[in-house]
Amino acid sequence: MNAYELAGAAANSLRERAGVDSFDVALVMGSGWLPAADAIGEVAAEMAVTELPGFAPPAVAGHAGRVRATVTASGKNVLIFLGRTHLYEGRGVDPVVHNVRTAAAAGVRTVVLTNAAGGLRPETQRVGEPILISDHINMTGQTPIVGATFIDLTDVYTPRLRKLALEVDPGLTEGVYLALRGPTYETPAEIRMFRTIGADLVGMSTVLEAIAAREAGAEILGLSMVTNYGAGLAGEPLNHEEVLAVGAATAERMGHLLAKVIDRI
Ligand code: 8IG
Repeated sequence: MNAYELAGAAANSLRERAGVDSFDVALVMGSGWLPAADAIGEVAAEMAVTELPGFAPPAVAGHAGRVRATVTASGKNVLIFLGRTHLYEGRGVDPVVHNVRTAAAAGVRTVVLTNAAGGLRPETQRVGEPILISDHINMTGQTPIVGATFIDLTDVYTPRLRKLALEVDPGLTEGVYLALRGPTYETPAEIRMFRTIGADLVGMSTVLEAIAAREAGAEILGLSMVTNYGAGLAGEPLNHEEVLAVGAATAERMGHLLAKVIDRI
C-alpha cells in the first residue's frame, strides 16, 4: 500500500469508528493549543491515532496523539488531531503528513494547522500571542511530494481564510513561518540570518503538512503561538512556568477564534 492508499484506509476506519460519512474541516493542534480543542463543539468520538492504519507510535512512551470527531454548533463535522508526528522523529516525511492525507481522504476541504513557535520579532510580538501564518520558508530540506508533480505555492495559506480570521479577531498580526527539521534549536547567528531573509517565526512543523494539504486541493489556515523568542533575541530565556501561564491565559481566545472561524468557513 502506498502512502495515499494508507491514508484512504485510515479515513475509512475513522469514518466507521466515528459514525460520520464525511468531515468538513480538520484541525491539527500543536503544543500549547490542546486546551483550545474543547471549545470547538460536541465530541462524537475520540481515539488514539495508533488505532488507525499508518499512524506512527508515540515518540515518547505514553504520549500517542489522539484524534477527535467533533460536531460544531452549526453542524460541521470537524476532525481534531491532538498532537502530530514531527520530522525530527526520524521516520521520514510520509508519517508527518499522514494526518492531513487521512483528513483529505475523509472529505476534508479545509485544514487548520496550529503550532507553537519561536518569535523572531520581539519588537512587535508578545509571548502567548497567536499569529496568522501568511507564508512559509521551507528549510526542512524535505517535501512530501515525489515525482514531477509541480504544485503552485503562491497562496498556500488561503487569503480568504486569513481575511476571515482577521474579521473574527482584528487584533491578529501576520507572519512568515520558517521550518527546520530540528530537534536542535537555532544558534543566535542562524536566528539573525532568518530575520534577514524575511522570517517572523521559526519552528519544526506545519510546512510539510501545508504542502500535502495543497497537493490534496484543501484550503489552509495556519496559526502560530509564540512561546519564546529566537536564540539571542531576548535578554533572558523565559522560564517554563511563564510560558504555561501565558498559554493557559490565551487558550480561551484561541478556542473562540477557532470555533468562530470554523463556523464561518
Ligand atoms: I515552541 O525557538 C518553539 N519551537 N526551531 N525554534 C525552533 N522551534 C521552536 C522554537 C524555536 N520554539
